[in-house]
Amino acid sequence: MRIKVISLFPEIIEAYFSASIMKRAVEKGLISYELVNIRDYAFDRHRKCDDEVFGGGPGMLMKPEPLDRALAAAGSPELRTIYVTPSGRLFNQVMALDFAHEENLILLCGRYEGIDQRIIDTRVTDLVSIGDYVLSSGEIAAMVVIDAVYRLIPGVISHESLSEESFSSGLLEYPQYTRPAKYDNLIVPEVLVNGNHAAIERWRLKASLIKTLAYRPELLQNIDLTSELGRLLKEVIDEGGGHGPHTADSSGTNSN
Ligand code: 6GU
Repeated sequence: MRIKVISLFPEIIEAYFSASIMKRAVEKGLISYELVNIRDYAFDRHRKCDDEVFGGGPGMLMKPEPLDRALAAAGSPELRTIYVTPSGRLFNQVMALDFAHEENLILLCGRYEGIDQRIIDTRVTDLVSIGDYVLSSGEIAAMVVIDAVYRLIPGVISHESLSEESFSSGLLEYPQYTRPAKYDNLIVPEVLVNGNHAAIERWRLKASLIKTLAYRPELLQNIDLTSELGRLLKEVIDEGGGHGPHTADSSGTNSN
């Protein structure tokens, strides 16, 4: 996948691309990236990229001309062009998977109060928000989107890690433990240590349900209550499950 990020502050993003798993994916040739400074496409004497809002109102808006030229040079709107903005569609794992299928992605980061609507109308294909809160600029949001997407590209990380994690099943991930099995008086649930794989599987599914019920009950809305999973959910509810991890028996240790 070729990723282009269009920003007034590409140096914020550079460090992210040159570290850790992302760095390895670039070295393996699974990803290439280009950071485009919008100011390089501002051709007036002061390389001005923002201006006041027509009709009045606070703050400054990003001007259309530099954005238009930078995006055209990057290949928009023929290539998928994501503008990260708090007024976009709420980003989720399904959208991340969709974007992961693209050969090319362009991410546009806004600053100030946003960008001129004509750029959205002519060059943007997707408006994406990463959550119901406001950030001071789009760079961090663009990195969130890129991170969620690139790790789904085959070869970047192992497939087992992908299929077990939160959201891939529609449920939150079950609690996990590593050695030692007993740390002070904190003990790993017996079932996980004993090696009965069917019992472990059942414990994990139930623990996932308990956790999802506690933190994200809306994720359970579409579960068919007559299915195997639905019956287990009913069991969890009947047992008064769905409390968080800071209450007794949080991890469903009595649930095998
Ligand atoms: Cl994508 N950008 C900004 N500036 N704020 C946000 C956001 C994006 N998503 C949530 N808040």
